[in-house]
Amino acid sequence: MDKHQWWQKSVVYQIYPKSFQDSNGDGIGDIQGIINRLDYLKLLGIDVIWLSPIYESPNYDNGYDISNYYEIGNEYGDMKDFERLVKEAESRGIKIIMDLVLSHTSDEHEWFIESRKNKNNKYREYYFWRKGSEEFPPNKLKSFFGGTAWKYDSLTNEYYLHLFSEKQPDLNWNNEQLRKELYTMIEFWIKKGVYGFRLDVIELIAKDPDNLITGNGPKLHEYIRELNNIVFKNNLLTVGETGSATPEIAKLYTDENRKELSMIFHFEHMSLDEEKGIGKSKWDIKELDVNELKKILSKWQVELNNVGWNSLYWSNHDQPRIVSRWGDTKKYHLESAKMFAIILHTMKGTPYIFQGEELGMTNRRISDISQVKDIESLNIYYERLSSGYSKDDILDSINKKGRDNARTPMQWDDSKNAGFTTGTPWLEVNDNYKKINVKKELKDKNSIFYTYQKLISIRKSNNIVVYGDFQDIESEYDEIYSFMRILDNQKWIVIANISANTLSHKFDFEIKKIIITNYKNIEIQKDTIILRPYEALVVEI
Ligand code: ISL
Ligand code: CA
Repeated sequence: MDKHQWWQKSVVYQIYPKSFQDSNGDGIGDIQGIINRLDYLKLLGIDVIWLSPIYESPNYDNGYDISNYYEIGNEYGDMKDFERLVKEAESRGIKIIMDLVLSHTSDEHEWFIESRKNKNNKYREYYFWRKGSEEFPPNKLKSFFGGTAWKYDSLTNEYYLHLFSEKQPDLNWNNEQLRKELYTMIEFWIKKGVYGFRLDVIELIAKDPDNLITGNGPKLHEYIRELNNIVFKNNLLTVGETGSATPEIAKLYTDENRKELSMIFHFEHMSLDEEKGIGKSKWDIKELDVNELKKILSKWQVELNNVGWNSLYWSNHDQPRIVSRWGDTKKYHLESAKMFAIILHTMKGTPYIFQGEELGMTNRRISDISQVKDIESLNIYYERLSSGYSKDDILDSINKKGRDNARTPMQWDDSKNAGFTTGTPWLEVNDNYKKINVKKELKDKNSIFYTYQKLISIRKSNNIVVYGDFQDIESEYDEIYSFMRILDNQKWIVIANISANTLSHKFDFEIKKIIITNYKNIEIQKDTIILRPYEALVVEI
């Protein structure tokens, strides 16, 4: 890296607006609610807020189905509220980045309404319309949300492509006019003062459905460079969601000489608890193999050390809560939540915190499908029921991997509805809110919140965290993850026990300083560090 970028030093906090803070009692989080909580975020120390979509939307996929890119959804407020948010955030040194959904729109978007009307419509080519027969769709492409990716429309007797729900028709980026309209729209938001974008399923924009190509189409990088050249040129934070990226692909996106994106979200660590094979999906769950996790994390660190830049994340609005997933929600809740934080924030890259992660928020448990709101979980439930799975079996998968786990309302205090709303929350609050909430965390100096706060402040005053090289350190035990960060003459070592066992770790260095730990002290016997359950520490040597 020859030039240092502001987003390399930053920590990003993802807000899922619908579930963050309701300010008017309708049970839905809103922009005013976010403004009311900016001081909390300032206290945490984050630099950037990534807002999941707040555009006008019929909300079949909670805003990832946009019907008007230029308007704020009524449930969230209006443009004045948004402008105030940008200003209020800025006055606290916080930048806003928006979610951009460029691969599809809602079927209620004006372009699609027009496009449907007839084959000669000006907007017809903004989407993918293909011939099929009454019984058979154009080809075998599948939707990520289950079933075929083609929907028959009797109006013109053709099918349209939807890689997500049928309420999310896919945009055809081969159409130059469409691309231009999208760029104009992006410029509109840049003028509003946003500092960047998270690009939803960006790897799908160059799809070629006739050849069964969805991700990584031949023109993908050409389109991204065009985006960069025409709209991103300034010094924005752009992070692409790229579920199938390998480090080789990541370099194409993030090598700064190629002028594409700042960084991407890869999914390699997120798929480690999925069974692989034909017919298997995220719902077919296997135990995490810690060795595999270590290998993946280190691989990305080493591969992008000199070319490109990593994003670092354990959770988002599509993933289960990390403590429930790979940590411990009972005896070692505190230790395991802090351990994951310490690993993530001391690797090289830009860390992302998903709302509530800094409190150690957990998955919720449901016992009936009526408690589910997410379209993906609902689809899989009915799909699997009709193919013979038992109810319990499916609910078990949804409890482990369903997206609503991350979307339950933010837990602010121990009052009714966790202080999220005075009305009825759109999605039930996790019933552990009396134990896990912001108010309680702030009172306890030993809380998970303060570990996050400390990690962020360590990053601010130590360039080694941001720019230091990464080097893997061998450990005797599979469950111990250890690595070194090196900048000039400075060396830091991170050691983490990703298990509930007590383990020992031999070392041959002199500890100069303890940077952070998740226990009160470090236990050393001669040349061995005793690592208690989920213990993690960072030392300068
Ligand atoms: O959630 C997932 C795990 O099953 C993914 O397949 C997810 O659908 C994929 O990562 C794309 O996610 C993004 O685009 C979707 C939207 O539903 C997600 O919330 C968004 O993050 C469609 O816009
Ligand atoms: Ca509201």
